[in-house]
Amino acid sequence: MQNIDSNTHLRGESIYLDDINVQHGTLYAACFDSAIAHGKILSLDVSGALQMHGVVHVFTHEDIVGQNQIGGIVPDEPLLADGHVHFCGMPIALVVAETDEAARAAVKKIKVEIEPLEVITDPRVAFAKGDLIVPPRKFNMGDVDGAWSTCEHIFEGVVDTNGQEHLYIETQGAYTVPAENGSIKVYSSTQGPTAVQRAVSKVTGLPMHQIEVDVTRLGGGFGGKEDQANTWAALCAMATQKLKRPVKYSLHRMEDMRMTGKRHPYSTDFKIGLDKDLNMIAYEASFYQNAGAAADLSPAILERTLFHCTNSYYVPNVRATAYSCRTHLPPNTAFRGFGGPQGMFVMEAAITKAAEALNVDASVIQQRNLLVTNDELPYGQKVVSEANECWNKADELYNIEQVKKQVTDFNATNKQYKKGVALMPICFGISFTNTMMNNARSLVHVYSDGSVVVSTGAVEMGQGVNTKILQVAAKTFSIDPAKVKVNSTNTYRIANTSPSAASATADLNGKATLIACNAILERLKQVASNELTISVDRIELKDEFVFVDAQKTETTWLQVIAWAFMKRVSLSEHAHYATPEIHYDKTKEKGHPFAYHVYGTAIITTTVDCLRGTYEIDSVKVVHDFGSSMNKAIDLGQIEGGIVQGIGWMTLEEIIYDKEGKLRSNALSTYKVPDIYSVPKEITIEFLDTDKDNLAIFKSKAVGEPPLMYGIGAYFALHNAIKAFNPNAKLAFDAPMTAEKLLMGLYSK
Ligand code: LUZ
Ligand code: MOS
Repeated sequence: MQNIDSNTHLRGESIYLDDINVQHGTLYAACFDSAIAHGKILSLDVSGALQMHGVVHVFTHEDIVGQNQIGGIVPDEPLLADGHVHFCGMPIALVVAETDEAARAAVKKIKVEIEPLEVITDPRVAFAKGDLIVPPRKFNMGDVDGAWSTCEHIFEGVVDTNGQEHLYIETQGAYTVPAENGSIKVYSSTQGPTAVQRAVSKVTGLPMHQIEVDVTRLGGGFGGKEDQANTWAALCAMATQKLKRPVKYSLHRMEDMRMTGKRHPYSTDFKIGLDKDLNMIAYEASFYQNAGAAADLSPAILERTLFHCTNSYYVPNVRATAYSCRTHLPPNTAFRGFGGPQGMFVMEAAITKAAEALNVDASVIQQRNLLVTNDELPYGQKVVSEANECWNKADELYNIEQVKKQVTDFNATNKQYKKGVALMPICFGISFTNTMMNNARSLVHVYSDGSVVVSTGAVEMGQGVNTKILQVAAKTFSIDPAKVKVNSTNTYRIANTSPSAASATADLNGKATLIACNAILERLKQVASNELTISVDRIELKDEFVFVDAQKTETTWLQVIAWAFMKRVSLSEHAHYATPEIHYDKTKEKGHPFAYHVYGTAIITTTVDCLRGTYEIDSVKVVHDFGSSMNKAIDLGQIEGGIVQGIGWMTLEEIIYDKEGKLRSNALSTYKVPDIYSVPKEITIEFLDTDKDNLAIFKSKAVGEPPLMYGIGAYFALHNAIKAFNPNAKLAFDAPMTAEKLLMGLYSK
């Protein structure tokens, strides 16, 4: 089954926000945003903008009819600045004009006087001042304090990871159109249509039933549009409400980079204890999350850091504490992995530190401590593990010792070039950590000509979820996939949706679709049974024919549909799915939050030019736990993309805010992402096919986020290459490993 969007993508015919034909009378919006990270607004003068040709209105917080508030978890984020600014890029005013160009030209005429206040960009400084977004979270298992005395080896350290720009190819944007009786239709490039609906409702003061949100597809989201698409939709809707005209805002790349939040940087202290056999006995970590100026999704991201702080390993005694620290950066937000990668990186750094001090290969510690089935994670969930299965199959297929030997041999005979290798096992929990969000709905209609349309809460953002949902319907009805269409995601068809996030979209919406299709199928079988006067248990619908006692008959799918229609039997179904078995008690920080975990092992090798500090990733060889993949092409695509995005985070991509809180890496000339020259020369992905029962759709495990974490191995492969060149190198654990940092590391003493 190929991706149903391939042909229209290739021909440039797929409809994104900016491809929607605008209505006559459409206006264009542009933000005037703060150039100061923290300060008090003394005066704001928009008169210069109002005098510009084509300008219709300039909105400030005073124009907002409802609430000036878009905070999702914590109500701490004004849509438009009111009295104070809290980050560079914070919207202060919105110009609305007859053309895009006029709006942006007028923005330049707005004058603001801001009295600067102290700017904090470092989460540890914010922590020292007690400026936390939410109270700290603490995970506890075993007896950490008691365990240290039983450890043979104890190591401590500090670890930093930087943020990451989402760089969805399609920038943020929205288009709002007035409808009858003051209702508003919102086209949005969002992962969360309901989140947009709520934000627009709050800002306009209109009830949710007057807000229709429609999403065809996204040109990438990666978490950046889980919550932060709300801003542009709310701004446009505010303007449509007042002006009663359609309003469009499609951000330019530099506006998007400067005004939106990114992956959270973290700074972390760790302490790890091992026994003489290199079993991990105790682990302690304090995570300082750089939340930015408002909560956004930071509290949820903070908890996923804790859920993944021991990665793929069993540690009996764990104490992990996480602090969400308020700084004056744009509010940081969801990004593929959602805090998990930040937690896992620290564990890998701790293992690396221990391995170097003990003069063993890190892979020895990694392998010895891999999770086995029924091991308990710090939050109380016992796992069904595939960690050893993936590791062992990787060893069988790729011969880990031989890969290491090739690297050692190469290094023994080369001076300028050094290779490094690292292993990266992963374990990622599938489900929203917030249990209540794990639900979805599907609306399935079978038309009288036998064709089918499916609507769900899933948002297609390039990950292929619509193809998978189409497969669910086609397979359940046993009809030609060409007979099925997946509709746009629309809040009038499907209500109260969770965002397409947490790698769970195909599972949740696929299962709801399965339930809906099965309900219709049961009715169709009953209809066939009545018409053919054959008991229903002897009837099957297969390949668009009725089968009786497993024998094909002349009666077609279309005939059964026609009978059902004539007999006034419903050919539609709306179904609800809520993940079973999951629960979590935040007061105890224990429970069973995940439907299942996804595992895998990657071997990453790299070559460093020790004269120049440049490097290449030679290969990434993976064994990944797919369960039983329902679409191998799509799943492989997700894994390749995830690996490259993870390597980008760990190596090239460097977000730089200066001390004033201004983004310096604010364009693609200063922010490097992986390109065709920097992707690994070889990516090999092998399937760990298992047929075990799990809560995935058709046992096909989620693939969205887990593979990003393989990229962490690239950092440690580079680290090891530096050590091969200079065994006494003084290396901090400070990602990303840019060429500059690597060069300094090579010659450090
Ligand atoms: N979004 C969210 C997520 O709201 N909750 C989650 O647990 C999550 N996990 C991964 C990615 N997005
Ligand atoms: Mo995401 S980080 O699954 O929106």
